[in-house]
Amino acid sequence: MTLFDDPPDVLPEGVALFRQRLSPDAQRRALDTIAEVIAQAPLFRPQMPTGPYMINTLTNCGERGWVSDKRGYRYQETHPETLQPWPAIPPEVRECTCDAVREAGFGDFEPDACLVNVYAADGRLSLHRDYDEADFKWPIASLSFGNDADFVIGGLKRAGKTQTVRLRSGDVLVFGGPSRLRYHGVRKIVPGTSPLDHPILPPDGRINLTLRRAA
Ligand code: MD3
Ligand code: FE
Repeated sequence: MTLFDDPPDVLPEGVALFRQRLSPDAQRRALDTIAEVIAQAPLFRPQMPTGPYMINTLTNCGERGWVSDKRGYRYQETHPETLQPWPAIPPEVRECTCDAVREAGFGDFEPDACLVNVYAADGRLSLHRDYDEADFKWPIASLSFGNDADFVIGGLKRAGKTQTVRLRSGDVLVFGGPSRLRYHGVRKIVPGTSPLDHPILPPDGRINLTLRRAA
């Protein structure tokens, strides 16, 4: 009987959500590889050009990483504090992401940047667009780990209608085509919902990876 299942998510054109794409074992293995990334490239809290610090901490892997400071938002080839090159994107993370991107109909994805966003229990991400990348023909793909997050999808203008989608650990989300420049954000992390425990997950927190083509 399907009567009591969750209703399907109706998503805008260009958005593909692969629920439970990573098994709990695959999630654990992916976080093990991200633990090594964090050991090489420590988490930092970026300052926004307007002054305040971001709520979440982050780091990157890949040829380029996203950073922010008083000079602005940008991608750069080195960590802002250690000044070292970013570690490589772990091959298993890259492969499962590129498989989902292909299945979503966006062809061969060649990411050169992977942002690692670490949300504490009170983490959030205000409504924004990702437009620091050179060519918007490339989609962005995200992998979620830990507690559920209420993810908000808006329109192409900030004031547009929004819809909320609950992202769960193991979900893979692909954003491209006509949705690539939609506003989006994370309204809240839902306590007590993580199916997995891992040393790099903050208590009642969440980790999100976004793979991008920056240059
Ligand atoms: C829609 N991260 O890092 S992932 C970000 O859950 C970011 O941490 C959120 O937004 C998170 O910039 C959302 C899903 C996502 C990522 C990139 C997008 C959605 C997107 C780019 C364009 C439109
Ligand atoms: Fe974003």
